[in-house]
Amino acid sequence: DVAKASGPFVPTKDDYQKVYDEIARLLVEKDDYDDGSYGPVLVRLAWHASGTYDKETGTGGSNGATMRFAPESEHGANAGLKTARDFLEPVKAKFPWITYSDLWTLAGVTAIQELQGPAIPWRPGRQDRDVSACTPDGRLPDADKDHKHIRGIFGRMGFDDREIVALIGAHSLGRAHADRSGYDGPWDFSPTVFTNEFFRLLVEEKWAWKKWSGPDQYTDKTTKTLMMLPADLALIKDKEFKKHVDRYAKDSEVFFKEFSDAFVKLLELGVPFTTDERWVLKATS
Ligand code: DDH
Repeated sequence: DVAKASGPFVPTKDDYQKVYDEIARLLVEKDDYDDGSYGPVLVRLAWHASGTYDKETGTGGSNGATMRFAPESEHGANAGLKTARDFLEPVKAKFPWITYSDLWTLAGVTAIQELQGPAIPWRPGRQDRDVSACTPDGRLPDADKDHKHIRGIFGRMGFDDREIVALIGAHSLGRAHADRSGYDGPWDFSPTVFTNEFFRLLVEEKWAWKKWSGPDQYTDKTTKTLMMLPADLALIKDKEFKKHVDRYAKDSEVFFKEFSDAFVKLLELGVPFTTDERWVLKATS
């Protein structure tokens, strides 16, 4: 069919599944990083690409992938995310038809699913934009702040208390790096498996200030190997947040469901989609 072959390439669900599979393959192949997976830093890339959304002006969000450019790439909150962007370059080279904004969000979805998290329905349609669409610094949350700051930042994106707490449960994955944020250490004992452990440890462990020369952070009294940010502890200091922490600590299924819903919403903030259909791409195991 010559006419069809010469027309514009319209990727199907199968084509996006191929991209998913390639990211999943690279996650296994490149296991010599951090705790054995690039997955957590891919999740953080998807979050920081999306979490710049401002509902009043409609600016920011995952549409555009403007973190490719300075000044956004140089914002303090994005320190270390070049690692994630570089990890995805070979995928972009192999599937040049996918936009960076679809690729980064799809990579976050892939990482969560491959690290045994919930299914995350995803849809394509984001367009890359140029440097003029970069967002101003200060739209992402600060780790040394309290419940008011957290509500302010996430309220600007349109999230309520329940969604905020669910989203921060992503701290079940990965770690802080002294050379990126200044903070140091993982939140739980399985940083490459998506679980509700972040919430269970928040309520069951005792947390004390870590004695060190770095920024103020908490450490668990039992092993002194884990960490919590001041902004994490805000989730149990605030009564309304704590209700949801308790629910998620008790019931992993409820957490998985509510996290998935909130993460889908996060990745779609401000995106002018032309299709309603979302796909759950198949996990490899
Ligand atoms: Fe986070 N996060 N995050 N976070 N985050 C860090 C790492 C990771 C805050 C601060 C930090 C979310 C919310 C908040 C992930 C996902 C998500 C680090 C350490 C800091 C600091 C960075 C480094 O040194 O490498 C603060 C503050 C908040 C807040 O909301 C108040 C949300 C909503 C998500 C999400 O994905 C939905 C992940 C994953 C990591 C681990 C990255 C890695 O390299 O490992």
